[in-house]
Order: sequence, then structure tokens, then C-alpha cells
Amino acid sequence: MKLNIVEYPDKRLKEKSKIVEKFDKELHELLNAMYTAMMGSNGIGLAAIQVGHAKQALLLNIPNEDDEQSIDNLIEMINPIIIEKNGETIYQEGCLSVPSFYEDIDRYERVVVNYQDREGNTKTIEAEGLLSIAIQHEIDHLNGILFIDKLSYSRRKKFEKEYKKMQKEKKANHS
Ligand code: QAP
Ligand code: CO
Repeated sequence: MKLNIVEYPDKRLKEKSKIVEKFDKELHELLNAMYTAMMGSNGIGLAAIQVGHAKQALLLNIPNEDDEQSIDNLIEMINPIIIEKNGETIYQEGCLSVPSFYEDIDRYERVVVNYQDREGNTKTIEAEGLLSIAIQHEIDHLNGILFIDKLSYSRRKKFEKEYKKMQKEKKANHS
């Protein structure tokens, strides 16, 4: 299964993803292909809707202290729910679906999440730092929300302007 990253302004990114009920081979193949797509695009997080599948599934692979990503640190979350959240933090976020744009976004400092793994086993994780931010960013995707949707009106305008300019330059480059 070869997956392509869906990019803004594709309407699919606004869809609400559906609860996963079958923890079967089809789900496992999707998760495997998502991992390949994420690593191939230098991502640290990816939701299924970003490859066109409206399922409540996401991947997280936060780099270690040496800035290296290891498959040992891969987290696959199915049907995640934030059950506790507190504190505040700001981080300059990006997104594989909004390439080359980064902005400061407010998030909770700490979250506790219930989710299922690829076999359907129930798990709980407590996260702070970059993992906490990444979890919140990816769960937003499951609800059809992009980080740019959280910008103030003026910053959103700035984004639209920069993004349109970029798309024009892209077009000009391939002709
Ligand atoms: C979500 O984002 C995230 O623009 C994952 O040209 C964001 O993997 C988690 C990327 C902030 C934690 C903090 C973006 C790669 C990757 C780009 C990503 C780009 C190439 C974004
Ligand atoms: Co994203």
C-alpha cells in the first residue's frame, strides 16, 4: 500500500475520523504504510486522515536526546481519548499536511490519554513535553482540526497569504 500525504486545502482534512472497530490485517497494513509515509517525509506524527483514511488512528515517533528517531519509540494510538489535561505550553508547530509553515500554538502542558494499540488492547499514557504536544496535534486531526485553525484572525490571514505565494512559486517551478 503506497500512501500519499493529503495537503491543505484538501477538504478531507476537515473530516471527522471514525472509531476503529476491527483490529485486523487491514488496520495493520494501514499502520505499516503510514509509518513508511511518515518516515519518508521526515515526520514525527501522522494521523490516518492525512493519508486519506478517516479512521481514528495515529502514529507518534518523537526523536530522542540525540535527535534520532527509533522504531522502539513508535507509538500507535487507536481511538484515543484525552482523560486529563492541565497546564499551558507554547510550541512552534508544523504539519506534514501544511508543508513549510510553522507557527506558535498554545497547548496543554500535560495530558493523560486512553487509547487502544493495534491489537485492541486498552492503554493509558501520561505525556509531557513534545510528546504531549504531538498527541494533541494528532488528536485534533481526528476531529478535522489543523494547527492553522488555532491561529488568531491576523495570523491566519498571514498564513493564507504566505501559503498562496508558496503555491504560486511551486507552480512556476515545474513549468
Ligand atoms: C505534528 O508534525 C507535530 O513543514 C507532527 O516541510 C507538530 O511531523 C508534533 C514536517 C509539532 C509536535 C510538534 C513539516 C516535515 C513534519 C514540514 C510533523 C515539512 C516537513 C511535521
Ligand atoms: Co499535522
